[in-house]
Amino acid sequence: MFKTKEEFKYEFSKRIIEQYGRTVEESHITEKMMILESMVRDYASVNWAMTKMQVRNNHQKQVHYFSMEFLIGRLLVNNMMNLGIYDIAKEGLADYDINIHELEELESDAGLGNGGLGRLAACFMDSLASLSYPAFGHTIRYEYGFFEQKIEDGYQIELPDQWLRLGNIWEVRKPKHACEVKFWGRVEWDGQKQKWRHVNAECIRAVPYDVPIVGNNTTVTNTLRLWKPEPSDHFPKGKNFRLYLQEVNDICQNLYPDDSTPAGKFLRLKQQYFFVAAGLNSIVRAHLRIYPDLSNFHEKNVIQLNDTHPVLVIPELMRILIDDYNYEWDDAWHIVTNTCAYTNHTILAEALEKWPIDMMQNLLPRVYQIVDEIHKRFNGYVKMQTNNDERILNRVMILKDGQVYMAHMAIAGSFSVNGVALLHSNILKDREMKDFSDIFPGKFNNKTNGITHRRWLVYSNPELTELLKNTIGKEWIAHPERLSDLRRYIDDSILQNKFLNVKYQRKIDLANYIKEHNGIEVDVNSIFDIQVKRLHAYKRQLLNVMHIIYLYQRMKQDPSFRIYPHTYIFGAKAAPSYYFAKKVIKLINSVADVVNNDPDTNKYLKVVFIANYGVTIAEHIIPAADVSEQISLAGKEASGTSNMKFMMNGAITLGTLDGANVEIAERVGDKNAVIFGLKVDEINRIKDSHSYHAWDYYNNDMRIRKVVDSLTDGSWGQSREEFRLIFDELMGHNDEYLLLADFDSYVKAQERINDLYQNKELWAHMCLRNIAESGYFSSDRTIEEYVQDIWHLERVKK
Ligand code: NBG
Repeated sequence: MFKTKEEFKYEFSKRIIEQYGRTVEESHITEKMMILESMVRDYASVNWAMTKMQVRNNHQKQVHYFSMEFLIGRLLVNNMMNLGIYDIAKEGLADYDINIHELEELESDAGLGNGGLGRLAACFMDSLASLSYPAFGHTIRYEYGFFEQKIEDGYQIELPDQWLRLGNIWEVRKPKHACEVKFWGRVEWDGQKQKWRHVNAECIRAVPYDVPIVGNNTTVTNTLRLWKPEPSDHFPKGKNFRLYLQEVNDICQNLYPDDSTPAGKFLRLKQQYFFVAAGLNSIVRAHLRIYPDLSNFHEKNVIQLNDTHPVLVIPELMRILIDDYNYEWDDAWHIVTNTCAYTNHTILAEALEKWPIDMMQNLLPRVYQIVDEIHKRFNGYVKMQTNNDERILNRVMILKDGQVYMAHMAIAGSFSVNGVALLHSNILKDREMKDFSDIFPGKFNNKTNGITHRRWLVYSNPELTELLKNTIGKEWIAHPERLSDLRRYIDDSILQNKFLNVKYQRKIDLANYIKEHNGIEVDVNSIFDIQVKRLHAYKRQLLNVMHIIYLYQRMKQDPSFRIYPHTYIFGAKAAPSYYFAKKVIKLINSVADVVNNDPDTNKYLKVVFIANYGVTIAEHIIPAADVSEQISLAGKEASGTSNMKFMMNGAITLGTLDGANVEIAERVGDKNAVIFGLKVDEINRIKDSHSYHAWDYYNNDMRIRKVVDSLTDGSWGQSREEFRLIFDELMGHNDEYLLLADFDSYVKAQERINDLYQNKELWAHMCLRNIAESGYFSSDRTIEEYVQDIWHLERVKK
């Protein structure tokens, strides 16, 4: 492998000639990019092979992270940086007159996920490898990622995300590890063998595509296994082949197929079982290559279930143990419940999956039989634990109202259940899943989320990284908690100025991006106030827009009222069938059109919607933020992780006491975060007593009335009906997420930001304090906690 620039150049030109039959100068830029990627991949493969061998030879326990989503983003820079070969490559390419950044920009984002849950999985994979722990990720090799968002006339348009357009150099197809996954058919009792048989099943072949996960400053390289469906050799007799092929391909077409129809629901269940069954099959086979049987399976493997999507692992592993390896039920259950651990990522009812029983019974007849048996035995256990309390039993059952409650099965079949921030874990334990935590007191625990500081600070904000290195050295890169070394310097005015200058540079970068993509000039000296995340009612982007409307109306009405210049920046994708969310996007864009073009106010107020928010765009946006909007209704956002990325890049949190905001505020102290809004217990009281009336707020607060009226009086250049849906949500459905109740306190919080920002010294002090306290939110810390409390892994031994 190349060690010097010269060796790199030699290898690079040799590969271009071999592959494309041309010189470096003659080759196309995409060819250059792909050759560079292949060199990095091959560079990593030596370590990759070695890691596998070490883990196998040392009989080490591994964690298998099962997730429907891995939002890994681009890998080229990340891998080169983690391998420590970035500078060699950059300089070598420069000798050929190639700007490495131009190659970087050609890589597509692996958008195999839609939001925080998928990005968390990607951060975890990075930390696991970088901390040298043996780990595997399992998911589906989606042909198209989460849709590409365009904005036309203010509306969201969804286009297919063709992330595989140029191929995916990182993956390696491994047909030798392929297996068959069975759907449909029926079960039959085999009297001779005394066991159930799954007959007339339709088989689909699962083929793994492995992607190396390169650790930083270690030789450990783990695997992300993407499962792809292909037609099986055991093609179902009498079936139309074209139809069958279509069914096979459908499984990996899209992340989250539209599940508003029964066909879409079936497809989603099929996806879940597909990767669960394939993943388990490969783990079991790997285990049996080393050990004689599966009785120590749980000592060598731990499976983390990322939300309810992969929970079929529980009955499927039971099935394998009982049907394929002749274990008795109790022995199998012992192995399963000591292998599986479950992470809950939300308490929103619509996201806790339930599958109609008949659907599961038809699609997965044998697995369903096992689910039914788990249900019966779990009922027996619950009755014993609760002295036959029927009310508790009714609340915790796995099968009820004709549905399979996946979260209930997850808790019953796992040895650990964790939430993703302190507040969220407590809500699970004390409220949402209280019955379960009474039945299994030791199972519930908290693991506050984290983000990889490598991608989200070191690589995406080299300017700030340089400043930190010059101030406190570089120990914090390997030990992010050492960012606390910065505490001593936060009042150093030279450092403060340097920090403000770094921020300014990053704001220029983002302003250029906005100019290029939105055609809007923004004032780099204005406050960059940013809310980027999936669009959802509970996240309350609408509250943010309502405040902007209020500011605009007030400035129009009162020429003596002027704010410090603000640029409000949004980025958010709305689920294609989520009409309310799409209307909010339209509203943001309509308000932007009016406000940005009004010469009375546009020196003070600009609104920008950045299309197609995703990992790569986030890497530009987050370092440029002054203010991080984290304004969900308290109790609804399980954790949030952009809040941590913003903090680490020196932005001030403007947030409610929700999710990880609580822990951020606690760490930086009251003075260094701007907190507002109702707290969880206040909200519970309001909700439990049904005492909330949106119309009271409308009638009693002129500001609210004017803002709400503007939705239906044509103020935003549209027909009066355009935003009726939003009006109805607030006033017709009594404002489920209490925007009007939090409005006044939000306005005041914004006023505080407005004042604080004008004191540059104080502001820089606050930002630096945030950076100094952000080490805790590195996913390295989170992973260490999972390792200590749940996974019990050892670092890969040489
Ligand atoms: C999301 C939560 C976020 C949290 C991420 C990662 C789901 C189901 N949940 O608050 O909404 O940060 O998970 O834990 O996507």
